[in-house]
Amino acid sequence: MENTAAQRKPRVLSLIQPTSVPTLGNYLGALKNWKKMSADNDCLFGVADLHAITVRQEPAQFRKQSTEMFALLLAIGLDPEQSIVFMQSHVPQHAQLGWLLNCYTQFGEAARMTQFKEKSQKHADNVNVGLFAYPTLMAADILLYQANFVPVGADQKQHLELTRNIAERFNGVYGSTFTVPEPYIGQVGARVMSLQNPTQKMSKSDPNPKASVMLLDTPDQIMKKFKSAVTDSEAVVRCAPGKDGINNLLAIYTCCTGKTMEEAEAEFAGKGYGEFKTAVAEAVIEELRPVQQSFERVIGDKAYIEECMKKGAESASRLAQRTLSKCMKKIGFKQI
Ligand code: ATP
Ligand code: LTN
Repeated sequence: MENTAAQRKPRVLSLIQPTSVPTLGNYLGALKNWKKMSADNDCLFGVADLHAITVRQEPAQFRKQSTEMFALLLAIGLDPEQSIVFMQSHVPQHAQLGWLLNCYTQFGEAARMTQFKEKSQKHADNVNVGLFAYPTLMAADILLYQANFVPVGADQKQHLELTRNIAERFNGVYGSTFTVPEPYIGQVGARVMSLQNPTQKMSKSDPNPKASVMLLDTPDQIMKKFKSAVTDSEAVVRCAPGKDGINNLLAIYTCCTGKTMEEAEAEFAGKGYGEFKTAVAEAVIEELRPVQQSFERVIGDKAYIEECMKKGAESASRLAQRTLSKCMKKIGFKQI
């Protein structure tokens, strides 16, 4: 991990909230890319538990979900010997830098964030200051580690742009302090849509259980969800504007099988939606099977999980402290 500048691989960082079991959208749009990128980059991957409390969490459930999300990161094949895998709240520098960055972010900038507007509507009874400051904590996550690339789904692009603006502004005032990160948005799977309302993204927190395939759903549940997916009345399997439901199923199918859109369309030419939906469900079941098997193994080994958490926290904290100290010194905090 401690390479010299000449050999240093690009640093990649991303986090995921433990708000529930991840969806197929989280997997195809984010997690699957994490695994791919971990081979050739210097990576940090984490569970954004501090972000999760911007929405009210039940304590026992929250603890369980955070642990499960961490275990899932191991289950998708992230190797804690190769990458730093950590829990955000185990590294206090995130909250510390988050506060500092709040003071370098304008109210108007944060107020423009689409996710803030959407979530304040969705949780109108709890529009807390943390929800408003969500993007500055996310900026802290990224800037603490001098990340070059941040793999996320398309929905997080605006937060990345804000992070870049904050970093450039800070560097402009105090001289080079933070690496300005680039978003890395995978081509396929960038935006998996809801199975019930294909104009909206598939989301973990969707209250309609039929809308999202969860990573730990059984084959039976997956099949049922795809069979009840919303389509259209044309009855032709082709990718075209306005066919949101079919476009989404085709995108999922190509992403899981590695086939091109043309190959998929040719495969289902003259076939009905029923047959197509079954094939998509089967492809998803096969895609998720190894992850599910591996999760069962990891979640049964609490000692291993804790050992990995400790190791991740130590390595992440060491890197994070360097940036935090540098940043505080530049602002003019008295050092002791
Ligand atoms: P919530 O419903 O709690 O807001 P979410 O499902 O949007 O959660 P996040 O934890 O916010 O998930 O996101 C984790 C990662 O998954 C991010 O990189 C995000 O861009 C990506 N992601 C989320 N939803 C999708 C989707 N439908 N398609 C592709 N990628 C997605
Ligand atoms: N907001 C992100 C989760 C997240 C994140 C990060 C992603 C928190 N901190 C840092 C990339 C880098 C989301 O996906 N909703």
